[in-house]
Amino acid sequence: MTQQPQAKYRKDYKSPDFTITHLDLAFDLEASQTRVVAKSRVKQLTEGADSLLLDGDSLVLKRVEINGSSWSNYEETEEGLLLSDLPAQFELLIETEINPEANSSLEGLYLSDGAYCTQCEAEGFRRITYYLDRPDVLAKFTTKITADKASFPFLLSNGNKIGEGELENGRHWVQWEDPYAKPSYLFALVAGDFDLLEDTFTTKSGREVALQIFVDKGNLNRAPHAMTSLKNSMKWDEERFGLEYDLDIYMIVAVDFFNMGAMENKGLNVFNSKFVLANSDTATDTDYLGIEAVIGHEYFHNWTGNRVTCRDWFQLSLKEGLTVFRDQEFSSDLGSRAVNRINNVRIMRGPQFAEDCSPMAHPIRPEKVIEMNNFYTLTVYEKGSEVIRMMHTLLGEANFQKGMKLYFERHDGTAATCEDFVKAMEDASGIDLGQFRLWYSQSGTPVLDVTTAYDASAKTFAMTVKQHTPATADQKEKQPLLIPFDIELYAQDGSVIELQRNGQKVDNVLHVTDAEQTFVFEGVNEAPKVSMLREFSAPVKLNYDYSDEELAFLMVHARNEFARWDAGQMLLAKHIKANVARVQSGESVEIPADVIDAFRGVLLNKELDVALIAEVMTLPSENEIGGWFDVVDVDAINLVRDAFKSAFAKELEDELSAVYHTLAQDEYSIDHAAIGKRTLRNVCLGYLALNGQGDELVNAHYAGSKNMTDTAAALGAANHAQLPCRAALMQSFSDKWQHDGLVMDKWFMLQGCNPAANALENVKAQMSHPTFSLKNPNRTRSLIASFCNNNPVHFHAKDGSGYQFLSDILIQLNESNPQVASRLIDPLLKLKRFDEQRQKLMRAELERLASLNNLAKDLYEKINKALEA
Ligand code: 7MK
Ligand code: ZN
Repeated sequence: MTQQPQAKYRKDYKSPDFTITHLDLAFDLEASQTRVVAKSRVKQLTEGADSLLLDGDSLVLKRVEINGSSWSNYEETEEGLLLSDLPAQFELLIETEINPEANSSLEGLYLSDGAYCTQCEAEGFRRITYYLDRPDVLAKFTTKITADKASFPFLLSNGNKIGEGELENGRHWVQWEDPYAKPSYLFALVAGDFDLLEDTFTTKSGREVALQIFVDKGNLNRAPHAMTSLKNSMKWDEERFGLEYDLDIYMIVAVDFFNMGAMENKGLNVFNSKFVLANSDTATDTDYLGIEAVIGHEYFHNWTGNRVTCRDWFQLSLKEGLTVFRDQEFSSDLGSRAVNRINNVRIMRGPQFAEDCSPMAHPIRPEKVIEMNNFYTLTVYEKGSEVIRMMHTLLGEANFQKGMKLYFERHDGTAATCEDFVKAMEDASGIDLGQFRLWYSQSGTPVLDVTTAYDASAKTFAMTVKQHTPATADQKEKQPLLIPFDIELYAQDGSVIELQRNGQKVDNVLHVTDAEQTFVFEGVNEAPKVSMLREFSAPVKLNYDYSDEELAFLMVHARNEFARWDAGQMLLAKHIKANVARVQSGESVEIPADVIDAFRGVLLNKELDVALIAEVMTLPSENEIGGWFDVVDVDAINLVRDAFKSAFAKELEDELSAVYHTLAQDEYSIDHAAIGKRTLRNVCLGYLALNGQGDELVNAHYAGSKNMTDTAAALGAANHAQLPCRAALMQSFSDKWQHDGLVMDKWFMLQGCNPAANALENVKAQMSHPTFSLKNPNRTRSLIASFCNNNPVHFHAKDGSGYQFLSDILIQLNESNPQVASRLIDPLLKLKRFDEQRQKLMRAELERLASLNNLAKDLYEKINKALEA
């Protein structure tokens, strides 16, 4: 590294001295020498300014002209191109040469299996040409693409096609025009040969929009679900948010090499093929639902992200938190609201809470950034969505929609801030969000400690709520937040006790605002059972000393499905925690019969949605359990969790078996009822695999499977239970699918999570599998990241072999793809959560990485924080 990477601070935001209003791009595509001619219309914003620094990275400069004449008043610097002696308004021409073939970082313009594609968010456009690569510079783009016609019949960019033609030497060109001004991060270019699925959508105002999905040749039969999801998204955004699509064409391209899930480039989304391609032979139900969510997410960005974009990258949650909230609502309106909420809450309580107590802790609107790619985090996205959801809870749907309307009235076509959004919500609803704003600037997970007291003579029930937020790596002092705290009281017969304070009927959502507060409810005729933090009404940890009997009661009587599930989780948490302590002091695992019985009751309840039963019967992950302790004991946690699984399997064998057999389906369909049945049946399979007949049952499940959901469930059960059939089933799957990386990702993932003693040796061996490649981020994640994140016993092996394995891989990825490296390193940053011996080993690997002389900014920022802490 030539110099230490520099941090940028939110407080230092300054609008640019010049802006660019129009950009005409021309690409001459060649694998190793692509020419880019960029003509910009530049306008001075700050009077007297006469120099301009354009961002640039890995570019070869060929030509600079201003107003049609060659210009020599420039300097190439570390960060880009510094132009000087500039007039107030001018036309700038810059010609650069880039090398897509050598671009393994998958940022900027690169080749994915022979097709050109781009990824520009956050700061990838500077790898294409010198530019004001910041989201508050909005320009109207035209893009002309020239390439060999036989290899690249499709030449795509943002907006509408405005011209095309043939050239000599077998080349052709196409020109595109995007009528909406946009920041550079929303630019996209794709060139390749694809199969094309086409459809149309008629908007509520009667305009017909052409819909096109481009997939690798031969994959057309895996594109229909993405198309259905797109049409559902367009319709839902009209119905729920009143938002209509604004161009005549919407294109989606699926590529195999992609660092993230997908990208919302205006009119031309680029997707990781994982979030487009699905049919029942190749994709699981989870894949189908993931596609629906991501297609929705990128589509919803057209308004929340593109029409209104971000002023600077510190405001990322403005578009991401809001768009995640929108995609969660979309999935909840189309499917099961409870199941969606449960899965989102699992992400919050597991990985997001873990991020909050890691060296990377940050508020949803970060204050300080070295590498922006490091801030596409669970905190910005998922907690960001929870913050929007809390506003929705506080305002209600009608006021929230008024706020959205006002937000678009004020900010359409501009680059806005998180403050602009909150202000619109506040102004539209008349509700004071003063204290609420702290959620944007304060990091960490607040903790609520609740105690209650029932006064039989006064017939009052008092709830005392204390809140505190533990210090985080980035921020020591914390203040009380406004926490919407949704509760309900029940009488012993299960009836709801109306909430009444100071003689008034009150809402279920209490406003917790102080460090300590007591809420007294009147007219409570018996000691009530309390359901708290219903719907996870705020992203906080809740401590309340529930008895088993109270939790078992809530599992049956709570009025909403989420609260029932949550009561089950609390019951499990209580006993898992207690047993981890028992195991640590040399005692055996003990699970009271009343705990098992509570779950038996759920399993046998004919009234409940089967999809909800499946969630109730699913234990919290090892990672989530780890989050409950100051020092994570991976071995004890693994032992206790397995003991719970085995106990459920044994004690509930008859019930599980009955449910398993009644839920068999003859036909495959992807409607939610069918998904629910498969999910519960496969949860049962996972337990039954642990019993005496497990091998036979799983073998038969695999053999009889007619879809990937059941096939993957059989493999997963065989893997987890280490059944005798495991090896043969894994071999059979690999023989069948080794030509298909996306399908093999499921197999690699199981290799990563293999509980066998030789898991690490086996993972290393699978890196030579013909389908594996470290160059492909999906393969890397499925094998390597699954080992490091979801196989804690082996990743955290006491001899440090897991840590060393990860850092060996990071050394390679640091050069080829720093962004993927930087996501992969996360488990190593959490060293402080482990015992001293492990900490020492993890620290040694971090130090080894820190000493690399070509350490990328991405890893530099994270490693530095981890070693500083
Ligand atoms: C989701 C940015 C893109 C992490 C999660 C996504 C990214 C990173 C998809 C890439 C997105 N704007 O739409 O948010
Ligand atoms: Zn997004």
